[in-house]
Amino acid sequence: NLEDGFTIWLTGPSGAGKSTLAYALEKKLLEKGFRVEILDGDVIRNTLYPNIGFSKEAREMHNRVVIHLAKLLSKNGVITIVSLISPYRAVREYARKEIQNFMEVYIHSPLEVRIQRDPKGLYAKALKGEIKGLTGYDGVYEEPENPELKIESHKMSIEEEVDTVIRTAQKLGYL
Ligand code: GGZ
Repeated sequence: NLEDGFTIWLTGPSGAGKSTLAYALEKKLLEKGFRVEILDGDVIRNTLYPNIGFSKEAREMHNRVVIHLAKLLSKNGVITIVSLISPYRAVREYARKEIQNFMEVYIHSPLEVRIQRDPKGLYAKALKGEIKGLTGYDGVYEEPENPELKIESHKMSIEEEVDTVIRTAQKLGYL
């Protein structure tokens, strides 16, 4: 049903390029006339529970909030772009079960590249031992086993990334 929305679930460690892709995708889909919403983990944290932290329990609870929002938006015709580290496989599998039209996109780039980019200076802090449990450095990230798409963000331009996501959504019958 073309009236249905769907969820593009961008997962990957800090600094892999999820937000950049999310905002570029949003722009492209808005230009095509779709209704689009971004659910950005960082924004939802700061809006709803800025002090929740990064324990396994906190991340699981936070990720379940995002799953619920994505489910509601998707079933009401909105293309929902989730930009969320979502480090735990079981939580992402729960998202897949809850959200009818779902595609998991794994954004990957090597540690050296993430350290180089480091838009928020988090890797610099982790390297100095000022923060612990940074996902992608000394924090857990359970890699997706069967994502609909894996993007190696250091090998592609942002335009190419947007195009492959859109082509994959078309193949799945979501666009
Ligand atoms: C991971 C952290 C941490 C630790 C602060 N681990 O790259 P960012 O900065 O902009 O996005 C991260 C944000 C949390 O993202 P999520 O809500 O997507 O994460 S999760 O699904 O795991 O709950 C990062 C910043 O917070 N940040 N400390 N230790 N990310």
